[in-house]
Amino acid sequence: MERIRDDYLRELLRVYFIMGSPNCYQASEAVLEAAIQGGITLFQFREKGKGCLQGEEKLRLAQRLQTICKSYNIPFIVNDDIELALEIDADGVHIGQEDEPADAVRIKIGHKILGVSAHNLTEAEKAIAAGADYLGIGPIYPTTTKEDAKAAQGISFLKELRQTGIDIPLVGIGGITASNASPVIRAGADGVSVITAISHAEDPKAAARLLREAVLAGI
Ligand code: FQP
Ligand code: MG
Repeated sequence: MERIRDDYLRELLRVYFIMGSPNCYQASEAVLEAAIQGGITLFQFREKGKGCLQGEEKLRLAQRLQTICKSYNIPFIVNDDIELALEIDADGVHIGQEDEPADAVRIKIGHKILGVSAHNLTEAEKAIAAGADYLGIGPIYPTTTKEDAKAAQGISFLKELRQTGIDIPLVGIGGITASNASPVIRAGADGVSVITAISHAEDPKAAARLLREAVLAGI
């Protein structure tokens, strides 16, 4: 299979939902299905943090969520765990600066989607050279989901990347909601990525729909 095309990937990044069981008040399957019905465009399985599943249980949850994604044609990305992604034949992986190096991951996963987190120009250029398909840029706004998150950077780094002429697909992450999503798009992101804006919403389907409307209004 050919490497994923940028214009298709930009569409997938519009409303990128990330979640694992520690992020959900209800069953993860129900939250994912509601989010899909509300209009998310891509899903990342991030089974991480307090109380997260491991081993066989993590694998089984991944498979159940992947089955739901497949039934709606939503590509399934795995956070951090390259072996899991290969085992279940996921559509891609997302790695950060503290994970396995991007060039090694690219070799392991072949043409699957490779997302890499970048916090500055050096990291961004290195990730692109290593074969990243898209970059995760953040935290844009303050977040409490990730205990080791860096300070919020606002939209300045997104703007800097675009002004530098970098045209790789970009997704903003960190503290994004329907109310503050449009500046992220206007700064040059192709989409926004959220965990709690959907997973902690009383109505995840309505939350996903509002987020989608806010993003599409900014494009
Ligand atoms: N951007 C994205 C995405 N997904 C992520 N998981 C991250 C950034 C954060 O390794 P990382 O990646 O810094 O932390 P963690 O593994 O704890 O998530 F672009 F996909 F939105
Ligand atoms: Mg990571």
